[in-house]
Amino acid sequence: MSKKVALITGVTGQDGAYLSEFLIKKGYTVHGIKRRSSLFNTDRIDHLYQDPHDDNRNMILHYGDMTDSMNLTRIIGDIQPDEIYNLAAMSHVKVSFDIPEYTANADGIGTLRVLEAVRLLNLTDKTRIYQASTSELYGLVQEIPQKETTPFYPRSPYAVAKLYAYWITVNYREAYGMHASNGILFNHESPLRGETFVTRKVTRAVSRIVLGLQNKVFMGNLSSKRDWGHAKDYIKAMYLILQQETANDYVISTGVTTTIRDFIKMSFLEVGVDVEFRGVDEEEKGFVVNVNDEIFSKVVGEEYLAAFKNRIGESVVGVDPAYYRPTEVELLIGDNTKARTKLGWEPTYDLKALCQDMMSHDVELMKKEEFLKNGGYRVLNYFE
Ligand code: NAP
Ligand code: G4F
Repeated sequence: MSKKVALITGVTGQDGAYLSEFLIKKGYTVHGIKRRSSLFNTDRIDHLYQDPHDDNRNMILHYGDMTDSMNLTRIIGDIQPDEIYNLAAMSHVKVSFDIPEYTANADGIGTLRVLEAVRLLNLTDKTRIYQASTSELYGLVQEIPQKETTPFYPRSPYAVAKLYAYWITVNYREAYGMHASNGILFNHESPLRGETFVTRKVTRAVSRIVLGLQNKVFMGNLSSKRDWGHAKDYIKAMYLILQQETANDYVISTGVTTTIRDFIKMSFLEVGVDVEFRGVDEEEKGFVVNVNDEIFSKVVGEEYLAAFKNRIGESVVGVDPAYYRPTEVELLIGDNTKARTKLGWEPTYDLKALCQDMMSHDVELMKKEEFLKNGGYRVLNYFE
């Protein structure tokens, strides 16, 4: 039997990296589209890289961009993929308010370009398409919890662009009989998560604070709630969606929601530090109230304990309204019944296990020499 061929747009991103590894292990040949960049942008997939001179490569990268239809059509025509995972997107909600037109082009029309390429190349019967839809579609939520039938109410240029992508995927399925499905994925995180999304910003900052490399961290809205799962679980759902006989749309979530504030407390607790929040709105601050010597020494290192204990009573978290969004999504919580019953999918990580995975990774990362010397740490200059 010949190997299945998958094409992943957004292969250099968090999900693209986990999905590539997963599909290669399943015996696929994986083609990925990466953008040209003046610096290397393949950190997350470098371990999967194979020399182009190797005859039996199972991971092949192509330069491309979601805003270039000819490029996408050529790549899809050359590869003739069995499955396309359309993961590429300008995926940061706050940034989409700064670059709304680009976001619409890449995230909205980009999806149309992929669908139309498959149609024009007469691959409709061969190629199955997964569209990376999002819980941001629910925005100002019309129902709690959110499920496949909950009406959408997008609250950002990102979510509006993804709304177009969602419906054009449904339309191509209905109009041309294409096997095109939406995964409506709720927030999913991991040690590979981009540094400016809230969980990773927190786990990096907490790691640096306990190591004495950073004084405090400034956040935006601490009260919004997210349904967070682990990206490793969520890419399996993408795969399962494309293995179904008929195309369909699925909510992928854990069904548990947590405030940003509680995620911060949870991250500090992973290293034995008890943080208490006092004050309201812009005046809210997180103070160190206790340190568990045993946990701190085990996870961070005994040599950092005395210095950090001097910080008991000090604030380590503040609020800067520059991180607020013009319109916020206050609450997301998904009902994953359809995915459980029809796909047989269920999450294996709860939030504690996810937080533990990210914290242990980031403490070790920040301890590396280049981070200790500060040279390897990129300060987050922008209000993302
Ligand atoms: P991510 O880490 O931000 O990765 C996005 C990927 O898209 C990167 O490989 C990026 O390339 C690429 N990309 C961006 N603009 C592009 C363009 N114009 N042309 C080609 N490639 C482009 O995102 P993720 O967390 O893996 O998410 C994957 C997909 O799922 C995205 O579509 C996102 O919107 C959606 N989603 C994510 C979540 C979540 O919680 N993670 C939830 C629901 C839906 P560079 O590496 O060069 O930047
Ligand atoms: O981590 P976030 O930036 O993720 P957001 O906006 O929920 O979007 C992510 O999940 C979506 C799925 O629902 C994806 F479609 C999308 O591509 C992306 O992956 O922010 C989460 C929450 C927001 O309410 C935000 O206002 O955290 C709040 N927040 C508070 N302080 C912050 C900060 N977010 C960021 N990025 N930075 C902060 O300092």
